[in-house]
Amino acid sequence: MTGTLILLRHGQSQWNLENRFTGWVDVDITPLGRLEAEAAGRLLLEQGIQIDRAFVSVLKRAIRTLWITLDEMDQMWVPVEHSWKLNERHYGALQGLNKPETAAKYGEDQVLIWRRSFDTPPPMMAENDDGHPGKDRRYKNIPIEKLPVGESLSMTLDRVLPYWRAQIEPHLTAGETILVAAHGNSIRAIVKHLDGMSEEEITGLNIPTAVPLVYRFGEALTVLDKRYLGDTAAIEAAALAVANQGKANNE
Ligand code: DG2
Repeated sequence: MTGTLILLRHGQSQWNLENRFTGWVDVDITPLGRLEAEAAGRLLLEQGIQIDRAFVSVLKRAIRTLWITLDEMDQMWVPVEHSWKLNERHYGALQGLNKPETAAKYGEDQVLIWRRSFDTPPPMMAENDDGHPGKDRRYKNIPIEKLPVGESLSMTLDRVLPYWRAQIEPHLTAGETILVAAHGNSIRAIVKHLDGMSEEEITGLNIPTAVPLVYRFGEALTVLDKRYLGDTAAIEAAALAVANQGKANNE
C-alpha cells in the first residue's frame, strides 16, 4: 500500500457565515470554525493518524484551520508547504457579494452556473480593482499574467493539478500521510481528478467545512477507498447546507 491523503476544507469562515462569495479574499474563520477545526483534529487523532507533511493555501482561513487541527493532534512540528496553487477558485467580480441576494438579482439558475458549472467562469474582476491579486505582496513573485481575476472550476483544476502532480503525488507514492488544508472548490478540483468524475458529476459535489476526507492509495496511486470521518447524517446535512447557500431565500 502507498500513501494516505486527508483533504480538509477550512472551518466556517466569517464570509461563509455571512453567505458571501469569498474566493481569494483573506477572511478569517469564526469561533465556530475554530471549534470545527478542533473537532477535525480530534477525529484524526482518534484514528491514530500520523501526519508526515502538510500543504496549505496562502489564505488564513485554511492556514489557521491547519494550525488548530495539527495543534489538537499535537503534531504542529510537521513540515508545511504553503502555495497559492491551493487557493480557493478566484470568484472574480462576485467576491464580496451575498449569495442569496445575488440569486434574487440574477436568478438561482445563474448562481448555480457560477458556483457549480465546470467551465463557466464568474464575471471577471476589473484590472484596476483594489482587490486585484497583483496588488497583494504575497503574490509578488508570480508573473502578473498568471494571477487569476476570475476562475471556473476548470481553470482552478488547471492550476491545482500541475502542483498536485509535482509537489504532492511524489510524497504519496513514497508512502507518506499527507494533510491538505484548502477550500471548497480547490478540493472539488482535486476530488474530480482523484475520482475520475465527469464534468456533470462534479456539479453535484459540495464539500462541508472542516470534515476530514481520507483517501488511501494502492500501487500507481489507485484509490483504494475514501471516506469522511465523523457522523454520516451530520456530514450529509452539512454538504446540503453548502449546496443551498446559492438559494435566493437562504439568509
Ligand atoms: C467559498 C466556496 O469558498 O463557495 O469562495 O465563497 O471554501 O474558501 O469558503 P471557501 C467561496 P461556493 O463555491 O460553495 O459558493
